[in-house]
Amino acid sequence: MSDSSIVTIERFILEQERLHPEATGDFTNLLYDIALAAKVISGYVRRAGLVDVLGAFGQENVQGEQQQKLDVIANETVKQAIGFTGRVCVMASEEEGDPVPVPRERNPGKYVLLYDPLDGSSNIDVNVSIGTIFSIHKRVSPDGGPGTLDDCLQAGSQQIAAGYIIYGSSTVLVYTVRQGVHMFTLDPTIGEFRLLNHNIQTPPIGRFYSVNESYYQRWTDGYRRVVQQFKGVEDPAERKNARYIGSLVADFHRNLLAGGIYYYPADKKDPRYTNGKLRLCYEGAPLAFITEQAGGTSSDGSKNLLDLKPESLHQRTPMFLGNRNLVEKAEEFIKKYDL
Ligand code: FBP
Repeated sequence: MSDSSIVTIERFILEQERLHPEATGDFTNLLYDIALAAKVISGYVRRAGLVDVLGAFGQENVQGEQQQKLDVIANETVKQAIGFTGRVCVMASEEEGDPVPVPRERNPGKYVLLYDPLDGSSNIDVNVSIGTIFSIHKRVSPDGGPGTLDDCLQAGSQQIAAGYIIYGSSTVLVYTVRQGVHMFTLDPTIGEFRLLNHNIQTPPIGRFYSVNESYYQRWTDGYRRVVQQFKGVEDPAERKNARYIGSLVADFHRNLLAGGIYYYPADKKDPRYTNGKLRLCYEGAPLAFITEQAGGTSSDGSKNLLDLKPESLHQRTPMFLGNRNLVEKAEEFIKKYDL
């Protein structure tokens, strides 16, 4: 790449496509569509408070959470930008109970898109970074017809691409198509995502640990020992710095670039979260895919998140994401004290 300053995401994706002579352009265009949806959502987020996009929408989603107006706007934006292009056969969203079908007259395509339209929605009204997370698979159902639930319930290891957009001090898009992790910033002066960094590797030494410690009393012994490990209780040399924004994409992004571990344990007291709070299909699996490509790893406490085959669309899972040595250390404690 000669002059990274003018490398737009379009040019970068096209150059990656050239590495695949068999490519039809559908996948390339699907990534463009996602970048377009990100620009539209970023426009709303940037004007939050100036236009009527703050606050609750007034209905609950399938997770039992109060939907925020921006949740609904972001969800509709992705559906509009991607649902009618003939590149996907089915979509699945955190905000929709069932898979979102692509009508037959729209020539359902060969890809499957799973997404969390607006992650960290509890932070919208307080101007804390929020994000969109996406995961792309190839369909497993017969070509030509509408996609199915089975298309959406594939193991994370089957992903062909994953990424996220973070709406923070700037709008940043990070993605991988199994060829390294690449980062782009939206340049508001030209409305283009411009390459900032490619083939990102997470630093070998993790600096941060990110977990909501207010749930400590609701954790099993193994999880408690994990946080004591990162506080350096046993060995001060192992101490890490605590950082928790409460917005998965923001916490994940920091730890990806600076090194660290993000985790969200199972909760032995709250029946909703006995298997964790965060969702496997459109939160855990895509971020695990990026982490793996950046030299880190993921776990549900004993297995790599990428090896988990989902049984349901909104299935939750305990989640560890970050530096390999930190995630493996956490698994050791879970194995020793909980399993
Ligand atoms: P959604 O907003 O997509 O439901 O995401 C869940 C989330 O907000 C994550 O972004 C965040 O890491 C976590 O929940 C915060 O949960 P808690 O407040 O329990 O720490």
